[in-house]
Amino acid sequence: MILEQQPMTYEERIEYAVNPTAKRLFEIMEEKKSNLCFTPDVTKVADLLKFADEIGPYICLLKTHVDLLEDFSYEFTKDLLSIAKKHNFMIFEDRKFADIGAISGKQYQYGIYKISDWSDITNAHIVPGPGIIEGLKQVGLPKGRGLLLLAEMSSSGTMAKGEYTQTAVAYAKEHKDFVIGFISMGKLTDDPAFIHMTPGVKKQKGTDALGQQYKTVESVILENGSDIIIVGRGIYAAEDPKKEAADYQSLGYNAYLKRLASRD
Ligand code: S5P
Repeated sequence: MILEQQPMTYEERIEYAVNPTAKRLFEIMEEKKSNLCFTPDVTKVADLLKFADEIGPYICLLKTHVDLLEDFSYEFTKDLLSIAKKHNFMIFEDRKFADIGAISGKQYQYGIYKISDWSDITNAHIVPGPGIIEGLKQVGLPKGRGLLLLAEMSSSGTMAKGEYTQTAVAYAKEHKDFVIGFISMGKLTDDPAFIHMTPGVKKQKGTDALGQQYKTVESVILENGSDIIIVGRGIYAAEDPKKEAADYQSLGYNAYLKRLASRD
């Protein structure tokens, strides 16, 4: 984990970002005062759209797992995009590509989901080597999309650590036009262009029954220097998801402001 010497605002980082999706994300974070990414991991289109509309005002980014949807149709993506426009948030399909470049590129572009047509951001494992970035880039870059590399994971026993994590950072630096940042547990590089997003976040530390490990908002943003908190069950499984989303938004943003307060 690298803690920045002099924390920068989202606004100041816009000019460092090379990729248009990263620039827009920083703008939205600044405008909406939100570093919250919500991931409603539900299995019905109507539930996902309802959550997107209800929680939209509090978030900068909505993360999807479209392969969970039992009633997916391509029409759904149009409805999601119009809600994203209404509430000014971006979309991140958490596809976790992991094949050779040629196949990952096709999976991104074709099939039922046509992810590159509607998702601003997607992500990839670096297990196959840098060819996966090239393969996805050929499809995504002409459309102005951005890619996150899974440099670390939140689950216990993860193999994504040490040299593996450092390799992800090196690959990202070689592809700054397309790679906008990382899924990581905290800041991995001081380069202000890269956005660090951290899943496994709840109000209380803890675990689930299948290896997920939760950290608190403050520990992720303030102590570990991450930029965006990714929250799923903490919001969608709560009794009052809207209230929880508002809480996570202010917890996340206040932790960011506290980090900025350490500037000289
Ligand atoms: O290391 C990871 C990477 C991701 S993208 N750990 C994760 O949990 N995720 C995703 O974040 C996971 O796929 C899920 O959509 C979300 C965490 O959900 P929660 O309900 O545990 O907050």
